[in-house]
Amino acid sequence: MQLLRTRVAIIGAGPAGLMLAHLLHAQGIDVVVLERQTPDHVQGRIRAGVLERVTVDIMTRLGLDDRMRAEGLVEEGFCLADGERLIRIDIAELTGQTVMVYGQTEIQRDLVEAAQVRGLDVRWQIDDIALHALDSDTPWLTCREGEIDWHITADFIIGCDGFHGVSRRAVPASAAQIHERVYPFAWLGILADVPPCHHELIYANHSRGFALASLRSPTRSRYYIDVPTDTQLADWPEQRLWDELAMRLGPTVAARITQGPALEISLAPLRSFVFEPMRHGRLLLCGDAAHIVPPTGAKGLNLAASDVHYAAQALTSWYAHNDNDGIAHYAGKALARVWQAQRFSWSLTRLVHRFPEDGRFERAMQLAEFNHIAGSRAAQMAIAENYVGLPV
Ligand code: FAS
Ligand code: PHB
Repeated sequence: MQLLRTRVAIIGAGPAGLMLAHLLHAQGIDVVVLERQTPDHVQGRIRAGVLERVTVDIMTRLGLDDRMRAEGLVEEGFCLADGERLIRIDIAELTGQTVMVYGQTEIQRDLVEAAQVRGLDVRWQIDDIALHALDSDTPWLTCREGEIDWHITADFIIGCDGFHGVSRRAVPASAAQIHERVYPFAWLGILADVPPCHHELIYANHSRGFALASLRSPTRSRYYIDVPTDTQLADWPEQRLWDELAMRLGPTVAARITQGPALEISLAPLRSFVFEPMRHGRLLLCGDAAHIVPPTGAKGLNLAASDVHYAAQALTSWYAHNDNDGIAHYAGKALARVWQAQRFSWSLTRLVHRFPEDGRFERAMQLAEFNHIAGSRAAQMAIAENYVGLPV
């Protein structure tokens, strides 16, 4: 058994784990990051595409924003489509803010490359992590790195290990509260090196179902449709998916769709999930380890960033000033923003999807809401301020 003593042990080297590790390392705080997969595996997952200001600000504070600003797309608005009608939400005019389109894959690459250059202690292909003594001042974890068994003692353990990780499960069931809604559909996504059909995102509610036209660059597009949860990828040959997208986005937008071979096709089930508390003793939870939102509001990655912002603030203050206040209030601060993002993501999901259990009344409510949004600056403002991200 090899022993290691560190200040902060982070489980998971996804965006939450690496953003936090960089922020703490920059403050001279000793960190080790323990990741189950290989760097290529983590980077190869095609996920988020829209960055709120909180995420852009963290990358900027870390000096890791050069490629994002060179290759990312600044978006000043997005559209809601109800059948043929396009309702543009002018987020720049309404909020004075924009969002950045820059794939999570790229964020991950920038974080991993900088971790190597800056000498962060990130360990890959780590197995069998188990957490211990979370209620003590010296929590520890055990894990295996190849043939080596490790015993790692820290002041804090941060669970950044995503929805399927181990850290949330280390909180005693008696102390835990789960809030969950599983949606009756999944998103089928395609990534292709074809020019986008529109320079801004379009979220479409069509009688055949939901579609999202998104993008990664002037030459790379990302599209989604909603499908039943029991869908298999084999049910959707690429041409069937392109044809369905054209139908759901309507003839005017469809005329601008360029089809092409998929770089990646994936299925993502939709759920709303919140785990409380986000802190138990010396364990803090960040990102998908604590919460999941339906991707409709483009909040998942950005919520991970705001959790990391609060956790880094709290830990920095603890080490710099022996101040426990930030740690004590971490969960409350993070959850306040999580619940606002949950509400927005749930609300937008309700607006742009056709739920199997919905009847004529529910459809009439969707139509009434589209009409209200189309004619009300106040309604558009409410959507815009949530889409760009509420203040941290
Ligand atoms: P992550 O899941 O990204 O990272 C957790 C890391 O912990 C992983 O690398 C994992 O390998 C590691 N890990 C897990 N268990 C471990 C263990 N026992 N030991 C060590 N390491 C362990 N968000 C959006 O905003 N827009 C989207 O379109 C979108 N699409 C998504 C599609 C899919 C299929 C999924 C699953 C999520 C999607 N998300 C989207 C949300 C996603 O972007 C997350 O919010 C984001 O990855 C959160 O980052 P982390 O909290 O770091 O979790
Ligand atoms: C994406 O481009 O992957 C994306 C954009 C906005 C969303 C979800 C996904 O709401």
